[in-house]
Amino acid sequence: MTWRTRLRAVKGFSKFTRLEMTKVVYLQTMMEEKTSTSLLIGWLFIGIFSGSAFTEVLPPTTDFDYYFPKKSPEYAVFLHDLPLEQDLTVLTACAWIKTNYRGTVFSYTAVQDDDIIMNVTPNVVYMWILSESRGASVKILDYKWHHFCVTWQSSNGYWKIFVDGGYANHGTGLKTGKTIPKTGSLVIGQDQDSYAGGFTASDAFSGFIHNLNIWDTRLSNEEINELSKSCSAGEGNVYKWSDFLNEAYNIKAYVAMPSFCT
Ligand SMILES: [Ca+2]
Repeated sequence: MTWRTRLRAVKGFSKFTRLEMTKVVYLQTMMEEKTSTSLLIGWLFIGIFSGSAFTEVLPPTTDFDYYFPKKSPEYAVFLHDLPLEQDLTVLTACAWIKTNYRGTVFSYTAVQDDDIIMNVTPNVVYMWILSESRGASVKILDYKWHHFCVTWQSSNGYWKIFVDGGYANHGTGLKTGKTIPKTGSLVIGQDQDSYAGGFTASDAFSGFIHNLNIWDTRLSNEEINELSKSCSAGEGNVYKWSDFLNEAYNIKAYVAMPSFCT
């Protein structure tokens, strides 16, 4: 299947008007991408969109990945706020990632610049809550799909990091009694050092991100273990994966559709 055929195969894409197409800054195949996965050719398309042009015509789907071709401040996916009635006091965030490099899966910035972050380094994966981090010593930068989850609750500062369905580290006393403001900026693939900006290549993500979900509850070990068994499992009640395509106001990343996650 050629990329054009695949593009048309996505229901609704044929509705792209000439006007909408003019908003598309960039649309091409991954022909130049040097990768061992030959399927990339004719499979991916690059979407660097103004946001609405893309999402107005695309039906809700979770069968996609964001792909960040290199560590660079230029790639990111932007959303506003956490769509909640109240500020966040309990959190679970999970994502599938595939990367060779240290980088930021997502960052959420409200009053401070590191209010929620999930990031990975060669020997440790990290969660950040209100500028304070906790890590787990796990090596997952092997360019294979890994399931990475974090949980936190304000009442006792209990936190837990899960990798591939098992818990990798946990503790208490992380920002006990604090809340994370619901108004802020969520960015996939970059660490924000200012609202929706302050990106650096060193903190940027490179590789694939799939099925990022955010809950305002703490999922159990068993629930997280179940999520780790399937790339498509789970649906966040704060943000679900399809929201990161349909609610994003700016998408500067490749969109791989269908997802490569297996
Ligand atoms: Ca930061």
